[in-house]
Amino acid sequence: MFKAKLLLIGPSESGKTVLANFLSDTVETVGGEYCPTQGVRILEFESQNEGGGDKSSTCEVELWDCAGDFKFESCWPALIKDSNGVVIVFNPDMPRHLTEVETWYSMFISSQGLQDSQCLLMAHHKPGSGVDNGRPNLASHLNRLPLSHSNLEEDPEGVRQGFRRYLENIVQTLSESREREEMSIIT
Ligand SMILES: Nc1nc2c(ncn2[C@@H]2O[C@H](COP(=O)(O)OP(=O)(O)O)[C@@H](O)[C@H]2O)c(=O)[nH]1
Ligand SMILES: [Mg+2]
Repeated sequence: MFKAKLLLIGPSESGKTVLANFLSDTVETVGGEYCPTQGVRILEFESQNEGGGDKSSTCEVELWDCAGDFKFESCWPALIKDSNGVVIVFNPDMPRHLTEVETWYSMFISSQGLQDSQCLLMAHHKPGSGVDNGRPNLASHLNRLPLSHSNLEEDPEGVRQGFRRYLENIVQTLSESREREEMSIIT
């Protein structure tokens, strides 16, 4: 069984906490006022990969629902340490978010040399927002990264599937690095 530490980052109010609760099946009183996450909140759950029900296809996920406010910048090194993947959540209708994604990318992804497949851009559509499911107009170097649209009202299963597919990439990377480690012990 693999264990993955995944970070959910991105601009404030983009929907990170809502998505984290949804993906981990955490029930929280909804419909209340917006409550910005302070620092970080860690959710733990197991995810079954699509392939089958055997042990190896289960992954233990530590989902770090991080604060979007830059005032928590001093916590970032602790968040980044030993993380296996990064999901950037943003609202594709907001030009400010599109530019902010670049900052998150350089702070959390290129700085620690994660592979593209360990990252996911999550274009989150809140209720009543646009339904454009095309590729948002992001900086060109971000076009290599996998992108998934999420709309919890219209296609919650699609959101779960998109996340599971991403998790399969993560498990793949973990298994490759475990193999490399084992080889280096033997040789
Ligand atoms: N109903 C609904 N509300 C959402 C959704 N995504 C975000 N929101 C609302 O948008 C606000 C910001 O979401 P939140 O997840 O706290 O943003 P964060 O700052 O990125 O963690 C909250 O008031 C949420 O209730 C969604 O998919 N459905
Ligand atoms: Mg939050």
